[in-house]
Amino acid sequence: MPRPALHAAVLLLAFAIPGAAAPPEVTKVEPPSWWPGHSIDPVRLLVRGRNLAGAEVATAGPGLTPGPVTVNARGTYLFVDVSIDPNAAPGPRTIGIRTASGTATIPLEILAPLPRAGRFQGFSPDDAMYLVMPDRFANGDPSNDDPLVSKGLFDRSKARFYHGGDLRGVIERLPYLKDLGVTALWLNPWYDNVNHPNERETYDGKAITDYHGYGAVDFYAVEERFGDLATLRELVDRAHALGIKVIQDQVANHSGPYHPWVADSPTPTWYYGTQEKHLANTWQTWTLQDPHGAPEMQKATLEGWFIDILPDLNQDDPEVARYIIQNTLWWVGVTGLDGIRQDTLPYVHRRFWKDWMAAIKKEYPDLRVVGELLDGDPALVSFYQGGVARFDGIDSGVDTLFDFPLFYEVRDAFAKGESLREVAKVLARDHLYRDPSSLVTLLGLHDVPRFMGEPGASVGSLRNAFTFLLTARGTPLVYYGDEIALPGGVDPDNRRDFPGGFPGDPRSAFEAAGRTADEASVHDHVRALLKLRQEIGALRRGRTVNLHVADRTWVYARVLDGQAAVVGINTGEKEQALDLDAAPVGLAEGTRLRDRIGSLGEAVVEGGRLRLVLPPGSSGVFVP
Ligand SMILES: [Ca+2]
Ligand SMILES: [Ca+2]
Ligand SMILES: [Ca+2]
Repeated sequence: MPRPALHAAVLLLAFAIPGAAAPPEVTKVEPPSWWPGHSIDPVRLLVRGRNLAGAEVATAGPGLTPGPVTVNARGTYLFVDVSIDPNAAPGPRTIGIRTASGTATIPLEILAPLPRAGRFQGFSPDDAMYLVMPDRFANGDPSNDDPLVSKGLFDRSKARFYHGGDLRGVIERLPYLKDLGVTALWLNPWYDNVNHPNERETYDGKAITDYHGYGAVDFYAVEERFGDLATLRELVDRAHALGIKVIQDQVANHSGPYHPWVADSPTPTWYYGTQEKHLANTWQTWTLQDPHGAPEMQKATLEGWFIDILPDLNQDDPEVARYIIQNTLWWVGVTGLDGIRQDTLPYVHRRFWKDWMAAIKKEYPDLRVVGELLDGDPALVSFYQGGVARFDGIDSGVDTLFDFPLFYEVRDAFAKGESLREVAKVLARDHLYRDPSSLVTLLGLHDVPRFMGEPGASVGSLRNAFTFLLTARGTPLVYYGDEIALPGGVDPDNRRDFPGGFPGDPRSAFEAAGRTADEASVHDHVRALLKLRQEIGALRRGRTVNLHVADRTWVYARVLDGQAAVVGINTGEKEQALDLDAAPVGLAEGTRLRDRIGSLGEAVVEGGRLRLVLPPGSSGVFVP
């Protein structure tokens, strides 16, 4: 960014109209708080206001040492570095600024760092993740359903309006998640989104709302319909008390279309392009791992605006990069959360992820990040897993990714009844990954139709898909409602309200007594699988041994330190009696294994052969 030129512009403006400007005003400070002894010191404040041209620091509260000030050409944004004395006492401070026309103050709170024990924990294959869309899970506070500041966006009869779900609702349902066996909770973004209808993303000619959270207008505030920072902190603390980690959904690629930066940017290069003139994203993610591609080939994918609407942040502007990194660390530090799900990973230059990840690990070494790369090609997905520099010389540092390649084949095999062999073939590509065991595996999430929305899906096929998901390698993710076979097609139908989470719901699927027979059959199956997964380390961390793979039957073992669990799946219409070599699993002669999940009975090792019978449309987990 051409900072000297910016300075010159500010000076020119100040000299051109001496004394004519109104006094400076400060309207927003980002971040609003920071810590002494932090790995980022000084912290760089981005201050929004008016008449800031020519501002310089006049005073600083105890423990604060401000550096020089830069102001944008319009006098609406100011950057100032502030160093915090490692021994500074927590509490509110101010930094006084003055211009030729007056003075203003920048508030900054010095925070006491949260104790590390039980926080910033990361996640691993030992966890079972659960994704909640805050607007659609549970409404624990009807008073925020239609707030004055954003009135008119609440209508449960409209799929693209707010339905009233909130953080209080999530807090109230933590015991339900605990009972199900969830140990990590991912919430779709809680950033403050726009307070009026989104006229830029109309659907069928009608305005919609940003109920999904992906259109931030303030990266430092909690959406008022979901709650506030105090409620978010309470959620994290209460989740931790139940042994549930919290994962934040962050978006570094773009802001919402109504973010104040769009009309008035802190720097001239804050976004790639402007509202009037920018590239539209062309989604050509394959070019990003193409050793033969010229930079021009990748440009629209990295710098184009999503759906030609979402303003694409320019992480090559050092001020933007600094802003995003500090914003990430701020949310972690003020809440004590454990992991981050990073949206739209491939649409940002890999060089930025390297710096972003390094900053995270420097302050929070155990924190983990899962990146979203919504693609079925394991070669592309694996290219983004950190721990190794790729041909571009960049090690992204990103811990892990969603296993979308596996997801697509799981859907085909289990919901549509296609070949199980194709699922096994995806796992056969595991050698492409630095660490395949950490991949986040899934049957669905908010961006794809529900499993039950697939043609041919049934409660039985969903149960069998869960048997696979919760016994296969990876860190499994359950999308809210899938555990009760919630139906739903493409977005937004895949984001239906959880039955019982909202005032006036006729029944509650959060309670056993409120579940239909179909809901109970999937719920109880998932719960039993998650309990078994917790009990048997081999199901979480064991190596995978394929004993038999065919179109409709699959038998694999998970083996760890001499402990083994054998998973049998039959998606076909005929009973299958299988006779398999037991040696690769290390099972001793005479070992009897019992299905701990269903009613498939016993499997026995005789004459070095493992014999088991799989009824049609069944699955089981056989444990000695
Ligand atoms: Ca509410
Ligand atoms: Ca809002
Ligand atoms: Ca981008």
